[in-house]
Amino acid sequence: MPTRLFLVTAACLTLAACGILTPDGPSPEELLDGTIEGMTPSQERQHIAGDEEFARRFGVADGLGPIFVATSCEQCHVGDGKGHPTFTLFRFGRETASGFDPMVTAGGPQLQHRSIPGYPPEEIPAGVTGVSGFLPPAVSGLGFLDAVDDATLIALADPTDLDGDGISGRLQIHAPSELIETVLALEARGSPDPGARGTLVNGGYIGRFGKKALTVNLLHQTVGAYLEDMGVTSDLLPEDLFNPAAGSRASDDAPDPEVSSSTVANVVFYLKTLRAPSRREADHPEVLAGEQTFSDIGCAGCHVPTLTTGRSEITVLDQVEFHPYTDLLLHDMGPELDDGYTEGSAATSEWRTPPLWGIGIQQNFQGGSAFFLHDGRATSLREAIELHGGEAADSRDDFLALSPQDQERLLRFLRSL
Ligand code: HEC
Ligand code: HEC
Ligand SMILES: [Ca+2]
Ligand SMILES: [Ca+2]
Ligand SMILES: [Ca+2]
Repeated sequence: MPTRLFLVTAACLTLAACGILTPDGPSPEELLDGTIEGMTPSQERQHIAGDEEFARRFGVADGLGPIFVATSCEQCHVGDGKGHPTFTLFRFGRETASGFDPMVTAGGPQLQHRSIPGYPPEEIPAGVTGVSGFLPPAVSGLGFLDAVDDATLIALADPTDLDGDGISGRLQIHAPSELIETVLALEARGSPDPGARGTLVNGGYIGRFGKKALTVNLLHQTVGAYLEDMGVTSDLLPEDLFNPAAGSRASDDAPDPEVSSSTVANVVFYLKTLRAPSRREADHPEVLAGEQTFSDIGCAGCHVPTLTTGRSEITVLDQVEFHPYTDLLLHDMGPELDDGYTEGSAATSEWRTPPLWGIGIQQNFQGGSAFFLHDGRATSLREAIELHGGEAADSRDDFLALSPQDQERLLRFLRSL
């Protein structure tokens, strides 16, 4: 008993949000921010530096824009959780005889609908055949997903459904580009197993983050977010966005790059070292029954409960099991979720399985009501399940055929994540 008491006290000293120290605040299980354990003092300092940059609001003098969607990372990823639909961003393009065209010369694929004073914001151009809304996802626990080896994802993929379960996860594969090769090489640098990520598969690289797995790692995601979401240039993406409808390449007056490579590195480190969401009532008999059903009716075929990381220079992320409820693969979700928009090698109906960890508390970050699916179109867990089609149609039908009591147990399990 004394040992256990000691452990509880020690944990509280390192957790600023500890319920025992601040009895009136929300308990850690209700929050997402907070670090993984076991960081060295210098790692803690880098996390804090990244945290400050994540929260930093950009103004015109700092290089915001000239066109942008929001002014800080934190504005969209509130408290590291999912964003409110107010901060949904939009991407568009058009179907052509030779495939999907992201309409780059017309300002695509991402709409920057805000701009600095004296500069015109973008509008969706004529001729678009598909538009998707993207609700900001939570960023907690991403270091674990980042540390999964490519080999694990390659083994999970089953593009031709060889095992005959109706589920055929595919890897998102991106054609090589200078940016992709640079971000992979930079991230391999400090890794104890530099060959574990950045594998060439069918002549391209595996996409991992984003709802259609647009980016290959957290560095790729971060420099892309700075530029596309805030109009902020970096060493790796040093040219400002401009609005083609403005008729010139004129941009803001801030010298490029507008953030340094060390700022970017700190933000990436911050993302890697955010703890995974904690469970609530994980051992309740109703929750355990729901968890069994989740697996029995095939939800776990895509929302894979357990993954294992590869080698990592960060001890807590090194070769550990974790429970994200995703396979990071693309799945055909049927006409129900097809917006006619896509990225990379994905079909318009394909989406990357989102992690379900933290789903039971996401309303805490979305103003009290939860919004599910890529654009937040579902306002309840039940509605989110009902909108599953394509490869998930069997699993959805099995859910709808359950007794009301078994359905409620499964939902209670989801709320415990
Ligand atoms: C305008 C709102 C907005 C801003 C500002 C923004 N993000 Fe995001 N973020 C999103 C959306 C929407 C997505 C999903 C993008 C996609 O699916 O391709 C996303 C995805 C991500 C992901 C991938 C998460 C996952 O599970 O795949 C990371 C990491 C991330 N953002 C980090 C950042 C960082 C770092 C910044 C600041 C440099 C930032 N974001 C700024 C809206 C935003
Ligand atoms: C074939 C793969 C697949 C199967 C099977 C599957 N899902 Fe999903 N699930 C997805 C994908 C992909 C999305 C994201 C779709 C989107 O955003 O439009 C998703 C989204 C969700 C969401 C919303 C997540 C969020 O963050 O908004 C929930 C909840 C969910 N699934 C639960 C379930 C349950 C419960 C089952 C079993 C009845 C199930 N899923 C079966 C692939 C699957
Ligand atoms: Ca700028
Ligand atoms: Ca644009
Ligand atoms: Ca500039």
